[in-house]
Amino acid sequence: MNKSFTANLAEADQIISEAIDNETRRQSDGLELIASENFVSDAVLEAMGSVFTNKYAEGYPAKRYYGGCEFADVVENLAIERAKRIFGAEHANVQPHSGAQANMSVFLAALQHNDKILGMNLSHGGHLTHGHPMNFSGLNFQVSDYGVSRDTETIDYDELQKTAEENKPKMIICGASAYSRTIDFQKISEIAKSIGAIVMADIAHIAGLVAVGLHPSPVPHCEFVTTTTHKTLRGPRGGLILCREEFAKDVNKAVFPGVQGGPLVHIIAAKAVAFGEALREDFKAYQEQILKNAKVLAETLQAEGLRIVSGGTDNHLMLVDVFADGEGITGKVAEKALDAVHITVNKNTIPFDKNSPFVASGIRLGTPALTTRGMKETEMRAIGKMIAAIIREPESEEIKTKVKKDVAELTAGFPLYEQRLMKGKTGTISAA
Ligand code: DSN
Repeated sequence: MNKSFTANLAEADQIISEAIDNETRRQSDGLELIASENFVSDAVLEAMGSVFTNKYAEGYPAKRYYGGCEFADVVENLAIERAKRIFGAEHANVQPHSGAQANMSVFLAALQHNDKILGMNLSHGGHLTHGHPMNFSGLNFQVSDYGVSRDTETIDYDELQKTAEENKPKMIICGASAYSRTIDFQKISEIAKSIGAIVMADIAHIAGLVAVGLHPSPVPHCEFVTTTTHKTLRGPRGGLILCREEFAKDVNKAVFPGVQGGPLVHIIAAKAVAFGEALREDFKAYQEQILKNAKVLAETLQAEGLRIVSGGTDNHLMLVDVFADGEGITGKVAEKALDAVHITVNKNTIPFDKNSPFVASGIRLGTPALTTRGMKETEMRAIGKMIAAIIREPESEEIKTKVKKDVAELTAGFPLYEQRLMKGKTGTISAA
């Protein structure tokens, strides 16, 4: 066989190999607080990097359009069975390449072009695919939206009921990407029933918590449940749809051939591995620690004088109002200043934000990734103080130097992907 075909990555493509080594080093040497990110196990990584990437398997197990799918069927059947078991769902489709494609598939299965939908406003914590004007959801459907109340910054279910009655949507979309409180899926489903609508719950952020019963499940209440598999669920980057048996055929048809072609069998294999991990006893303890860590981080930031949107968190994330009505700094400045000391967060609008999404008044913090590294309450207190120090004085070189050193010491105590780092000889952290 041609030597260039059998060479390892470092020999075959030095630039990409170095970029991977550098990214591994960056993930290891920094504090990852982006609420939608996590670190997968080596087993999940191995499945993703497997020869299943070579396989076309359009169709579904035992009903494929290609030969040679017997092992693809093994992994897809197992992924489906495990997903159903985790969430107590009647049907699972594990093929969506992403959360957006899972949502698009549900829309295709349940709606007609130009139907009315009601989704949570993006700037109140919703998601682009829940009806944003520039997204397929906003372009193809008539959208009305709901949000949080000004006083409590929590979902205003009365307003939701009123908007639903006024607009009579065919589908209500719930679930959020920047909302730190428990979502009452039962109540939303009752509102939907009262106007004859169906519900799609997008649990991308909280799927891991739902999996172990630490957040109420939408599965008994909502017609469709979608999620990504890579956030609190800690699997490969991808999507998943759960529904009742009565919608199974329509959902399957919508995913393939409606929205996608060939499934990513290597990713489905990795989903199966991650779902297997989620069914283990220690996954519950992991999710419990995510919650404890988020609470302590929020309390520490509050004690340091920062305002947490809605006054706290019930889940894995929180929104910190760093702008404080002009007294503080923008989310954009905060994100950059924290990045410089290897603390990774994202700027985020807060409800009723006066700044644009590119500037934003807040930052969003989440604890799933640091919890995977084994960090607990003590580390959260230390990290909360570091974040507060940077936000108070983002220009201070003295504070930056001190925090950078503290981050290096802290991360060194919680190794990540050690074996991979040892293999990579060139990794050097690249952020300033
Ligand atoms: N981009 C994801 C997040 O960060 O929440 C949502 O799709």
